[in-house]
Order: sequence, then C-alpha cells, then structure tokens
Amino acid sequence: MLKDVEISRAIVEAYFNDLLENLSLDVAIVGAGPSGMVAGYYLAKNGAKVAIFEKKLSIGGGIWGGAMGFNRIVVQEEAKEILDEFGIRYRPFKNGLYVADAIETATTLASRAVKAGVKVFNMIEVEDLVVKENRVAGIVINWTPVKMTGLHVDPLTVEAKFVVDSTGHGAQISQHLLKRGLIEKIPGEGPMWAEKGEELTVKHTGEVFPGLYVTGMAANALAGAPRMGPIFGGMFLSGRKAALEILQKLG
Ligand code: 48H
Ligand code: FE2
Repeated sequence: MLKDVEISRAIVEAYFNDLLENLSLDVAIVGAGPSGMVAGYYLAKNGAKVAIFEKKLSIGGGIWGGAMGFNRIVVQEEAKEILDEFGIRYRPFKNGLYVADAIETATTLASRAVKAGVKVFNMIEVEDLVVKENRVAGIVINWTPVKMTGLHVDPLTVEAKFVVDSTGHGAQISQHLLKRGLIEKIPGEGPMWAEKGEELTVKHTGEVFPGLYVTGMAANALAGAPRMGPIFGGMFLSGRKAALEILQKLG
C-alpha cells in the first residue's frame, strides 16, 4: 500500500539530512549561473566540500535565453577546452568563435557539477555574510518566499572556509561588505566591449576580502569592467580560476 505520509517522510528526511550535512562547508557558492556552476564543478571534482545556494527555482542564471531570447551562446577559443571538459557540444563559427545551445549548456553544467559532488540548494536566498575577525566565515540564508513576501523571519547560518559571490550583475554578496564599509566600492559594469570585458572579468576574478571570492559578472561589477553580452567563455574561465585558487588555499 502506498502511504501518503511515507512520501512526505522520504522527502523531509532526505532534504534535512542533506541540509544538516552541508551546514559546514569548504566552499559556499552563491548563485547557480555559469561561473558558479563551473567553479563548483572544479572544486568538487578535486575533493572540496561545496554547495551552491540559488535563490530562484531554476539553476542556470543568464544562460537560458542566450541573447534576446535566441537560445544560443558564444564561446571563444580560450574557453573551448571547458566546453570539452563538460562535454557540451558546439559548432565553429569563424575567427575563433564557437556557438553552443543554451539549453544544453545550462543542463550539462548543472548535471556535471551535481555529479561531481556539488549539492545545489535552490529557492534559498543568501541575505548576508558571516564576518569574524575581518574574515568572511559563512553565509546567512533564508527561504526565497520569505524574502519575496517580506515576512519578518530570521535566517539560518552556514559556515564555510570560503564564500564565492557568483550572483551576476548585481554582485549581491559583495554589496553586504560595501554597505558595512568593508570594501571600498562596486563601480558596476561599464558599457559593452566584449573583448575588454572578457579579459578584465577573468583578470579580476579572485579574493576581494579575506574569505570572499568573486566570479563572473560579480567580478566584472567590482572591477567596473565593460559588459560583454552573450559571450560566456569569460564566465567559465572565471569560475575555473576561482576554483583553482581556492583549492590551492584549501591545500
Ligand atoms: C542566492 C542569488 C542571489 C542571492 C543572485 O547572473 P548569472 O548568470 O551569473 P554569472 O556571473 O555566472 O553569469 C553572468 C551571465 O549570465 C551574464 O549575465 C552575462 C555574461 N552578461 C553579459 C551582459 O553584458 O549582460 O547567475 C547568477 C545567479 C542567478 O541564478 C541568481 O538568481 C543568483 O545568482 N542569485 N542566489 N542568493 N542573494 N543573488
Ligand atoms: Fe548579462
């Protein structure tokens, strides 16, 4: 006999076991866009205990719609090896540009990251950081519907040796340090210039405050670099760069 309450028990037990298991992490990544998922994949693949917290129901961030809803993304020569690593198919265009399907990209990044060991918690918004003795030491999480409804409900805390701000254009996590005067400024993205934007985003990917890394468009916003439109190689390279640097620090 199929008991309704057993279905509930299965879900509650599995979910809360995972949540308990992930309250203490090597790396907490905020945002399941391209840079966050690539960072998570390389971290987990190399043995780090890592979870991604995503405020939306869906993973993928800005991948799904490609450009203007035309669901293709462009990747440049330097980042092609990351498409190969994940097994995302592409077609050569010209001048070292490749085109991949946005849906295949989002789903494959997610699938490979999860299978490498990343635990993704969706529908959870990171609303603040834990900062102790001038070092980021974790994240403060709340249920997305609580944030959307504005209900006064206090959050929970997850401790992490490193936190990665992969929240995209708004650099939502770094903003918490800015408003406390812990970092100086977040200039935000500059006008479109793909080549420069890609280069500077990867260059400025790194630790912006002890324990806090930035990737992707969040790194771009902190650098005040030009935006780059629907080319995603810089997002992938940025995620991988942050992962490799953190792995080195974790030893
Ligand atoms: C939990 C959060 C929170 C929060 C946000 O925007 P993303 O796709 O981020 P990136 O940087 O990996 O990729 C950027 C790319 O998609 C893009 O927009 C490009 C290349 N633009 C160029 C241009 O010129 O416009 O993903 C960020 C994710 C999203 O899923 C958010 O929902 C999530 O982070 N998020 N999750 N807690 N506080 N804030
Ligand atoms: Fe964007």
